[in-house]
Amino acid sequence: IGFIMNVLNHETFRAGKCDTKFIADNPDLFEIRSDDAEMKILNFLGNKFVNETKGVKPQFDVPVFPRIKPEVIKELRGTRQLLLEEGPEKLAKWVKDRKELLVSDTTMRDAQQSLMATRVRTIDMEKIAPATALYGQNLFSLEMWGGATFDTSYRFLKESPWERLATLREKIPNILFQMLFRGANAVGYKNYPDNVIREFVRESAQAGVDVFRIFDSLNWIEGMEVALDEVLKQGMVAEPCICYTGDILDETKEKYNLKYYINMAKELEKRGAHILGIKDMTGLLKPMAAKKLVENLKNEIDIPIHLHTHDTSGNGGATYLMAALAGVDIVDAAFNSMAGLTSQPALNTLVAAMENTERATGIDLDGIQHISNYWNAVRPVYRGFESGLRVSTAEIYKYEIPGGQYSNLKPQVESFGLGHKFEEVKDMYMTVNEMLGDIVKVTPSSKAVGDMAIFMIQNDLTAENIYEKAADIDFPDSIVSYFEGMMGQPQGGFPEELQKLVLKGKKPITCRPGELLEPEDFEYIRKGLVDKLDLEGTDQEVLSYALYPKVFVDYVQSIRKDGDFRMMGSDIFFHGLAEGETCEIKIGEGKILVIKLVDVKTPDSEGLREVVFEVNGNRHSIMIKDKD
Ligand code: 3PY
Ligand code: ZN
Repeated sequence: IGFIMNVLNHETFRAGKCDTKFIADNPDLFEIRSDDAEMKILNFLGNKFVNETKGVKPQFDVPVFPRIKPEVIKELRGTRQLLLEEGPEKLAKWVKDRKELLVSDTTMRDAQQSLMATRVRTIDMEKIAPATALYGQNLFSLEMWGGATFDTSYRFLKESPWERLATLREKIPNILFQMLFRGANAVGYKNYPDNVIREFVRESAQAGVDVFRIFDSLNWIEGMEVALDEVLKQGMVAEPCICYTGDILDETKEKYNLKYYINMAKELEKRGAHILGIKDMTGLLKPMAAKKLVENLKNEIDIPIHLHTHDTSGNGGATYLMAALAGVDIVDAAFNSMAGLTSQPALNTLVAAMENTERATGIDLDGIQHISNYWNAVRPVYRGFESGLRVSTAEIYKYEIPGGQYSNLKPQVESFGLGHKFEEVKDMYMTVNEMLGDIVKVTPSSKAVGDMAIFMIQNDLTAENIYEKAADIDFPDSIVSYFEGMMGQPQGGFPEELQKLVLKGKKPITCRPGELLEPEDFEYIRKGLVDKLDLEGTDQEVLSYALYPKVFVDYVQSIRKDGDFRMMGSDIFFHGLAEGETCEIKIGEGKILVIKLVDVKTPDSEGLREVVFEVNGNRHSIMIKDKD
């Protein structure tokens, strides 16, 4: 029966493509003993049941996705062809000459980062990739890489971000791929040596990233300098940003006023930007402020403007409408089922709003409905990672907490046992911002503010008593790093008294941290990866190690020891199998396992539980230690 099941489950057989050589060509059909990969999957499933879910699994709909033929995809021509054929300057000119409102979709990066703690797996993206290529063919770009997606892929999903990029690139050859690049922090939370930044840009460009949205968490242009220069060298699209904070409509506020943003935009244009990004990471740009900002920028700079916001306040759609009327060139949105609240404004809705106007987007509304429907069915699997935020809030204008951080702050505060003091932490976030001199708050500066706010509440510190009470306390690493100048220089400088208190005699730097950091020795890393981890030592592996040494090594070891579950469906990966449930898991080219969880026995005297499976028709039991 094992042999027959192997035949029935073989991809070639299932596709109806076997010929007389089918059996001779596939000796693995006779392998009816479970191999290593199979054992690892059974262990994973057994463990999930016994030690995590206890067999409780919600019912999930199977997400439906349109099947698009590869021949159709191959014929598609979009913004990516324009870039490859004409180069970034001509692409920017083309953007500027459009009367349509251009749209970028952020579903696979910022939307899922801001709604579901960046947990969306490659398998869920690749299924909808062909339909995205077809129905999204008039999109300007897909933001699908960078930000937090790089480390969370390795850290939590145990999959390679590079492999994600390659997989999607192959399936979506026609739309520009865009990444979020945290200036001197690349896709991390600290400054890296300049050669790491340059190599990472080069490798990302080669691997398929076209548009680099670069920002600095304090709007310090020097912090973006190296990344920007390297993107220009690589001939890719440079989209450095102004991070929007404060409120330009409030005439009493002098620090982040219209002039401040215009000066910064002009400087970025001078330094070679192809497109100006307005990164409203918190959703503070009110509709009338968007009109004012875009109108004025349009008069002052010649490059196109790409606006990014979050819909936490519920005003995102209105902000885009005003920006569109003021002549913004591109806006960021997410397919409806992945939009709203801490995510971007809704894309399908925006397309509908602009129809039959001068700025109609040209995007196929019926087509993209399929994509939204797909994500709607995928989303419940990730429900456990959502924040529970149900309604939009005007409080965001007061607290200035960025989208991703806002949805994450509550669990973070709870993890310190301060859940009952959440409101106080939010107020303290505001206080800390003032104490730091009213700074731009976005990764990693926003993390420093959040860490400090929690720290103050934990230690009963206030803006007043901190100067006498905190002399002997160790401040959070992020706040020390901020005051050391390792995140760059804030507008208006550091508040000196607090800086002295935190640094305890250490001298802060005023230059670019990258100037002081020793260049990374890539060949040394490569040798270590080859000798100690038995890896090939590819540039991608070397860079991953340079950025996240521990996370990368843990990933490699986990794949080897526990197994590679990249191809496992996400409902199984996160929720396992319920008793009696059957699933199919691809474990290699042409090999699919059909696994049924038959029974889970009660623990024996040593706490071991027998978990009984049927694998391709063969009964198979394993023993799993019940850790309860
Ligand atoms: C990131 O840096 O990941 C962000 O999304 C900042 O807005
Ligand atoms: Zn964002």
